[in-house]
Amino acid sequence: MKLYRTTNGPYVEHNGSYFSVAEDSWDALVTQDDLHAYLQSVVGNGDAAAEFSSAQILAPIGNQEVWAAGVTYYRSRSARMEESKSAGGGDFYDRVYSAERPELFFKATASRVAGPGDYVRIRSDAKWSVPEPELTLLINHRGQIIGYTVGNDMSSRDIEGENPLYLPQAKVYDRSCALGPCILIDSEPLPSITPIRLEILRNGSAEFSAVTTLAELKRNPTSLTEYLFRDNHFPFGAFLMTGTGIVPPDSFTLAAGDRVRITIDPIGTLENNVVQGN
Ligand code: DO4
Ligand code: MG
Repeated sequence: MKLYRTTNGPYVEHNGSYFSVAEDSWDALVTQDDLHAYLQSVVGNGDAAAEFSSAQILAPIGNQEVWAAGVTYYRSRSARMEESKSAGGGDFYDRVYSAERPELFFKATASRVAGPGDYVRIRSDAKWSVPEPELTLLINHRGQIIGYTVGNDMSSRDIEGENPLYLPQAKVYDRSCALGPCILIDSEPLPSITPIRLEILRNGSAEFSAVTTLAELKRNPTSLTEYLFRDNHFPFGAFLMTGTGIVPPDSFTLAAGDRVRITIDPIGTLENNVVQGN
């Protein structure tokens, strides 16, 4: 089942039919005792809704904070070591890749998040930027993973590479994060063969594309969740981006006008156009 947040309220999709969900508070939905069972009852009792097609799909977020894990794929470790070599930061990334404690950082509040079709931003003072395609967990207030969405952790590599302490500026700014198009409601882990695809289109043609799979993710989503919820309460639940396994070559930077397309098959495709500055 897939849960959408739209301008007409939430909808659940099942076998190609869409059902309107009576509860229109997203926070109340996410904190349901058993969201999966509740949505099954909506599908069982409801009439498929024709008006879904007229609704605009919004980012699937209410008052949840967005957090992110870093250096959870070997490719991310190597790229980070390279970009921060002259700042003496390379060793940190190698160490965090193999440490027991993961790197977790605050990424966004809802107001900084772009939904499907919205634009994402490159910082006005950045010269080297990339999208990061990431499986993103939806975790309820009890610390249970209840679903999955597609995430884009927009990042300024020049700012991050200049000094690791600049990470919050490289990562957290308006429209630095995109989520959507829906939440795949499933508490079971996704299969390790699940592909994560990134395509960057420039003037309509592919400028960069790559694919990784969840088999390359070094950390277990349950363990990342456990670290996030240690001594930390999330009354409305939280999103946790699980890190990127795709980093374009160092010669590549995103440009205004690019289109970023990220696909994780069981969930869907998240597409956003890029702007720089306002
Ligand atoms: O440590 C810097 C950020 C890493 C990150 O965002 C990632 O690996 O996805
Ligand atoms: Mg990332």
